[in-house]
Amino acid sequence: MSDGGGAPTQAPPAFDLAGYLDREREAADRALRRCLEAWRDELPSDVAEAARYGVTGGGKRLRPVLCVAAYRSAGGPGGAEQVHDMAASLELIHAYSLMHDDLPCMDDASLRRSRATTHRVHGVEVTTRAGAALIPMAVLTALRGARTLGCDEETAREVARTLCRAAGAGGMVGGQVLDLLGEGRTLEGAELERLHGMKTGALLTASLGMGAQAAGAPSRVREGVEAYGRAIGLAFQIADDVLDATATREELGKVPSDASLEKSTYVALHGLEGARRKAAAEVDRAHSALDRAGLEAPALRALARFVVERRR
Ligand code: GRG
Repeated sequence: MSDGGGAPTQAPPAFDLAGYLDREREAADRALRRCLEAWRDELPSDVAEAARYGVTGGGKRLRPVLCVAAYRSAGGPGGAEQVHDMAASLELIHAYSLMHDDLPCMDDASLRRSRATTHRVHGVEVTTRAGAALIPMAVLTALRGARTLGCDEETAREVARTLCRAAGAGGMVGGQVLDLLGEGRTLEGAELERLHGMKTGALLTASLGMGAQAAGAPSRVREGVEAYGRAIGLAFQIADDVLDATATREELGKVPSDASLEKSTYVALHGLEGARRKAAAEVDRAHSALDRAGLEAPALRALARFVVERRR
């Protein structure tokens, strides 16, 4: 490649997303296993087994991967094991939400990540308790993880607070309530955006925010990665709706359920092509947020594309 002025310039090497994801997911899985092992004796054995089943059953590990990518992009110096230990807290919250979401009183799902849902194996009562046990485990994992990373006490508490806010009534739980209330009713664009911004976007955005906070990033960088998080959160949900409408049960590893639960979706609102265009526009917005924050962040840029190109 040449800049037209004489000296040839090198194209930057393409980012190896597949290799990066493999490595980071394995590191995330190792951190989760360390965490479950450390907590095992604190829980009744049936609850510990159900928690292990719900947490370790595969999954993209997107939230911890994003958290670690944000930490690195913001210049965080901590060791890989320590960053992943802190980031595991996000996956614990995510796992609990899936375990409870699949229960008969909510989505009543029998299949998740290509295998039986936790309550189908461990029973409704034990799964309900195991999901609940994961919440304080996650908060303490974030707090202790940030301390181990070398954060001062105020920062460590702020990291844990970010996780709590995203998981609570103003975030994921509140979004789930809006979702349950919206079943069988057509939601318009702004309502749908609020619901998913809380239900899915809040935890994804917190993943980025916690990474930047733990790295001690200046507010411009933290705001930049959080704006990126809001954009990919929306892109993620639109892609989810597209997949629910187009992918098979085998590809998804779960039973597509939007139509049977009469959920409002971006596909219903904009059509398939319109939804795909909207998701691509959110990826552009995510990249612009990184530009404005002065972050090159090749991993975050590739992850934004992955969010809409994934097949499950
Ligand atoms: C008591 C109202 C109330 C709520 C309890 C159940 C619950 C909390 C919240 C549900 C939140 C929920 C299910 C959000 C959906 C998140 C989502 C898009 C899941 C799929 O995420 P992926 O694709 O899954 O990252 P993997 O399997 O890759 O981890």
